[in-house]
Amino acid sequence: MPVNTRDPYDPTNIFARILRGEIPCREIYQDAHALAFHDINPQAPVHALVIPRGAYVSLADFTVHASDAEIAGLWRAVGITADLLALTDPGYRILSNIGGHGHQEVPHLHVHLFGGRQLGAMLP
Ligand code: DGP
Repeated sequence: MPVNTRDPYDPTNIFARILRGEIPCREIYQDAHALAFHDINPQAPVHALVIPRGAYVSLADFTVHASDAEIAGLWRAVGITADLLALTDPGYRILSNIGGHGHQEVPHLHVHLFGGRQLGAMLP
């Protein structure tokens, strides 16, 4: 069962500041629900991040508390971003780190997109 308590959200986190326009980013796509931009420390030839506009700490928080429109909007933005970056064919990887064991560093939900080369097997 999902928990119903909200994770405390820190509005000073770096992605909140990017959403407010206080810090620049290399934008790829944006709409009413999401913003996509290049990762500052790329781990693949293409490494993008897609974030919801809403104040959600992680996917755990988002899936319980976001509206259906926000959830659909985030995943649509992931697909659009992959298409804009020409990742869809031959393929790419998405990943979202959640919490301490997931090694999440920025406490605003983000989906990583990796591509631009043959990726290795997925290892924890
Ligand atoms: P994670 O470990 O999943 O929380 O990954 C956070 C990612 O965010 C990491 O790959 C580096 C990226 N990142 C951190 N600060 C900034 C920033 O100021 N701008 C951009 N574009 N990316 C950032």
